[in-house]
Amino acid sequence: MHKLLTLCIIHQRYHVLLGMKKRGFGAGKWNGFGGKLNQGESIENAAKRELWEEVGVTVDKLKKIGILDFSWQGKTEILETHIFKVTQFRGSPVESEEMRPEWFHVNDIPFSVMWPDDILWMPMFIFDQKFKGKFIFDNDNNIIDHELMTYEIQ
Ligand code: 8OG
Repeated sequence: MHKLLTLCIIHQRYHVLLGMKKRGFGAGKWNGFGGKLNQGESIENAAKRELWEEVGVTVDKLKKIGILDFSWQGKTEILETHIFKVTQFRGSPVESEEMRPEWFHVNDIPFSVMWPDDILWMPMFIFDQKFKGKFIFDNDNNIIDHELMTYEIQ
């Protein structure tokens, strides 16, 4: 089973905006903002909607930086996650029921409290190097296999 998801990270020169996920899948981790697509929705519109819903910010400019397939050992589901960089936006980030936002310096990203793959691709994200890959996790969310490569997204 293949599911499409989005992940949006605001990047402003030396800082990125992350949110502490307060509930559900990935709770207790810092992450970008995103989730599943609604029926009939485009990937880009879903990315914008999630940023608005989770942190109250309107996207003016975004670009796709990466596509990652996440899956778990013994499970057939693949989460195809489209990762966007937001460089222009309106509004100030506000805490929602799902996320508590905070700006982090790019040299001070809290990788020990993030998904374990993030430390591998975040440098590419920061330096605008487009990438694709796949990560397979065990039931404790440890990476047991992965592929990651630079890639020109159209
Ligand atoms: O709707 P929900 O909050 O469950 O969507 C999950 C979000 O988590 C979605 O934005 C995609 C994102 N996500 C994963 N796996 C990983 C991962 O390994 N690293 C990061 N940074 N985000 C992930 O589903």
